[in-house]
Amino acid sequence: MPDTQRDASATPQPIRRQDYRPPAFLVDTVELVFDLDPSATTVRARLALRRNRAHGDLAAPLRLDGEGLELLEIALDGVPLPPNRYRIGPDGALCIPNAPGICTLETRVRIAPDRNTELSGLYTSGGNFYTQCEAEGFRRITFFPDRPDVMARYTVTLIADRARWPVLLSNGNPEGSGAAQGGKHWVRWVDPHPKPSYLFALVAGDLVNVHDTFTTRSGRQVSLNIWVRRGDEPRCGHAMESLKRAMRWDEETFGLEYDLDVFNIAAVSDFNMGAMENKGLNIFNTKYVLASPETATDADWQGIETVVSHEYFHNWTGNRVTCRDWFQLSLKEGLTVFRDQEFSADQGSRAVKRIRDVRGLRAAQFPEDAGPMAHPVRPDSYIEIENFYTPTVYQKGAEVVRLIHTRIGAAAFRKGMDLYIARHDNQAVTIEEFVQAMQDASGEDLSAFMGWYSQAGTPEVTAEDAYDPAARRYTLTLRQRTPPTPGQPEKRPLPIPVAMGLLDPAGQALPTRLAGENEARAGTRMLLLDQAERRFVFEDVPAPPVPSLLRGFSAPVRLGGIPRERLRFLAVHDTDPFVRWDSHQQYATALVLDMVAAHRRGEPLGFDPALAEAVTTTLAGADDDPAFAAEVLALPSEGVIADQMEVADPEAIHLAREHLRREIGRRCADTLRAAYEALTDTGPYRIDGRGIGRRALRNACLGYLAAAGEEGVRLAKAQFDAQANMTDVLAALSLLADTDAPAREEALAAFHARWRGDELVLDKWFAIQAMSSRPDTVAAVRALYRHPDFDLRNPNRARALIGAFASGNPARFHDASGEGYRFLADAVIALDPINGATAARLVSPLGLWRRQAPERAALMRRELERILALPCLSRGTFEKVSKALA
Ligand code: B3K
Ligand code: ZN
Repeated sequence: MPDTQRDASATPQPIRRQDYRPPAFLVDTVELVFDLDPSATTVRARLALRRNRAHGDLAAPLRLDGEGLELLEIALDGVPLPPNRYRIGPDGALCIPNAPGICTLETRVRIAPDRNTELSGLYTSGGNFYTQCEAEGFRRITFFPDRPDVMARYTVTLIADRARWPVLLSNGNPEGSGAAQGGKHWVRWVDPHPKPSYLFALVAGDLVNVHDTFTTRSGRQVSLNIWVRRGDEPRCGHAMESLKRAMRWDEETFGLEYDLDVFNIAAVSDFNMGAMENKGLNIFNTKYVLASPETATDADWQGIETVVSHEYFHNWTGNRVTCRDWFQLSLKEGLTVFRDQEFSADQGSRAVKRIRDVRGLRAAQFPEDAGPMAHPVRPDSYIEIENFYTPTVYQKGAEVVRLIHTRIGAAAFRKGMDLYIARHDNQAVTIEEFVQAMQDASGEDLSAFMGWYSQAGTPEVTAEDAYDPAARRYTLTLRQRTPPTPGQPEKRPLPIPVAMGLLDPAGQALPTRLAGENEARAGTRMLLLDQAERRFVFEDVPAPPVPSLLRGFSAPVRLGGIPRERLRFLAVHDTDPFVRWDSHQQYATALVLDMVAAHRRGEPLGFDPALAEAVTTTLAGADDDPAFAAEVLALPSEGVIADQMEVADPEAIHLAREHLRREIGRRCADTLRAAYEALTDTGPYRIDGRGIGRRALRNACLGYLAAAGEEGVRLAKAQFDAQANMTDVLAALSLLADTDAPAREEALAAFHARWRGDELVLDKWFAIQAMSSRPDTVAAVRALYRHPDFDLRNPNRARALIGAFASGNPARFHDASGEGYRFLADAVIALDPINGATAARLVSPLGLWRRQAPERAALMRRELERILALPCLSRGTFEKVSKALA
């Protein structure tokens, strides 16, 4: 039984935030010596320990976490410890009663990196060694108080065969190297900054580096290196450029400089998530490092910029100032996502970036907030912390930081960041400390904003208004309500900043004056909805206005109930690009929902010509900002539409949305074709905001044309055959994958033949087929699962097939036969003993059964019960499944 599998007899128990207690012992320094061998690595650790008064109980035993470690030697203060002086518990932890207040513990353990399929701790991939320690992987390397509030200084010596593993990396700066016996060599790394164990990293391999330098604004020369397999060097340019821009941006925006002589990034193909911010040695999924125009799409390109900058920004928000405990995860993640969002916004179109971020939040976080795993940005309890690296902690957490930013303004926010870092450098702190620094720097009372960290669920905001022509007075009433979530039946009102403006009937922005104010103000203003209901009275309003609400998505809420004619009006006239886009999306959503209702009544679906008009108007004005136009043309996804329904109807949603696409494609065929041709670039391939925007818009046009019929499909095949760049190839291939055309098989085969040797591109081949809307997709996915190129052990490949199908293809995942559910459960059952963290991530869609009609819900439950009945289940999968069934 793998170490992370629970004992069948013991039900995993939750850990609670309120049970936090400071550690009994602190560690000042750690010296580690690794003798690396794939099947038997030995790890020597020497810990300088000191009793921590803050713990309270000065007689508490010394307890060190451990998991799956084979203890070879143990000595306290230089004296070997007899077995009766220590205990290793059933959880693997080492316990030493009666340890002196100040002592040195030395241990030597043996581990088997090549058998570590969980990819947590030290593992091998392609014959090289890599680590992943966040959140609790360090305990799989050596005995240690593996919790973020124990910060220590590390010295690490790596010993390995020189020929097989010529490159040996760890955190900090290199401080020596030499030859060792038997063809081995050693390298020593010293990290001068105290850090929690989750930031430890090592890499050993036959790797090559792409090198560059960066001079910080105070003149420190930093050596930058990206370590990859031989042959991958030409694909590292974009990651390196992104890194240098992020380093400069953090200096300019937040005054934060890099603090070591080297910054290393190592790329690995087997990785549980995107990347990891280990101090001075970031480890990345190859997906977020390697890119060339032939192999990477524009979305991949943007993903690299996001992840490279995100991990770099952690150096201050996460590493120098870290989390006291894992409940505070959003302290580093929400803040760092906010920082990477701002960085990317500054690189191109701020409005388009905001739209994409909100699209992501609605697609992933809103459903989570309405499902069985709903949790506050700062959770109160967890069974498996790996399950809480969620859209709520990350994306909603970033929205909450943005609320504070919006509330106090950019200048005060910057002062607040300065104060936060000055106060807490080299400390492990809580979210209160962050909010306190913002409050102290701004002088604003932010106590009510803490509610955003403690209350789960997405607030629903509605507006009602009235105009009094005689008094020229306009009254806007805003209300909020948050639906109950598991464990939180009662909800309180939260402070919701509503950025807004008024438009006159001709679509002109009106200056606004609230009752009690002396002067009218032009532009957007902020209303604070901090009660269940608030009325705002505007004076001197010449005619009945149209309110534009939640400009820039000023709070992570659902704004509903806006009448259709107002949505149409705002989509054309509002000054705020976000509201223009969102009004269009909400209008389209309402139409699809109408069609779903008509379909259920057995009536024709119909079509609203206003939508075709909007497409034509958007294309006519698209040249100013093609990326924005592409966002407007992209219909809300099936998942986002389903999220608007109490009880979803995936089949009807798919039917209705396809009908809409087809009708737009038919009615606007000439315009779409003309736009498609005009957007065909003949010049050099450019990856900048405009180039990306033009390709996105062109592919949006192609999508409608392909939905309309054969001519579009021919265009898609021609685009595929042209092989201009991966964005265009993939856009065309995904359209072909939905069809029955002979071109489909031809294109899929050609793609496979060309890219079978490239893991990252082959992932796309799997994902495209998994997301096909064809009715036989479940069977196709089962067949792909048995394909020789499928490898369940590789998380990217598992996500590309299983994840893309279950999360990215609602119509086929929810096939009425229940076959989609059965496939997912089978895959999760097979994967759980190999990699519990990845299995637990993939199982999520099954948990959302409450949003489906009874027959589907019963089929989903049956699969969840089948998983839960297994004798051994990882803690993570157990938590997800048991909460889904609760
Ligand atoms: N901090 C890591 C995520 C760790 C996930 C734990 N298995 C990457 C990031 O958020 O930057
Ligand atoms: Zn992060």
